[in-house]
Amino acid sequence: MSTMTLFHAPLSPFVRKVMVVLHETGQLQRVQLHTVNISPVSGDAQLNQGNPIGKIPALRLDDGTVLHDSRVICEYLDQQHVGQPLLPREGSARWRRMTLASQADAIMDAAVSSRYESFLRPEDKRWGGWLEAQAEKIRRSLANLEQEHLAELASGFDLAAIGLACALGYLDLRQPEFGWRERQPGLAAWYAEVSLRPSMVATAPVA
Ligand SMILES: N[C@@H](CCC(=O)N[C@@H](CS)C(=O)NCC(=O)O)C(=O)O
Repeated sequence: MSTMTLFHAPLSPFVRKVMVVLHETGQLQRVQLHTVNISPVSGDAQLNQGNPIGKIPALRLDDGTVLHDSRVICEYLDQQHVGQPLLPREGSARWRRMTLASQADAIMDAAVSSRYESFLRPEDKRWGGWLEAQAEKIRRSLANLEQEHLAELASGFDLAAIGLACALGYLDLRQPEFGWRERQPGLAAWYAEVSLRPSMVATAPVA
């Protein structure tokens, strides 16, 4: 069996998504982790090889090919196992689920960019309006997921559901005061249930 290298950081929600997919599809043993400590202003030379944008996750295959970003890696891993696919392979359901998965990624993007704004950026350059706009994107997205897509999300722990679960886990880690559970009790109940899955428990971020 081939060994792949996953460029990894334990608190990244995008990395967690890949880790959950590895657990859910029984491919954990195929990957060795290479942990990096990066930010938008300090990279890692090895990570940048074949991945010039320098973000994590990146997956180096045993022939040296590097796959990025997390969506591509998750799709690749989903093509590599024999169980139930984590995205429909064709038809309108595929595009619907991919759009939901993309919405989950966008929540992560807004939350990660808020983290950089409030933690990494020098204090005198921080912009409250930026933070509020990111928070509003997240609130709007979560309200839409609860109102329009809850039943669909609850129908299977696929790439869209995995992405959303990792996004919510990251919000709890970085913005515990965000209060999404009060606004979205349906999502909160769904999340409480999926958080018990072994893949989620094994990958839970600890700050
Ligand atoms: N679209 C990318 C986003 C990945 C991302 O933003 N990763 C963050 C860590 S959570 C990162 O590498 N930040 C460093 C940087 O922006 O240079 C994906 O889905 O993999």
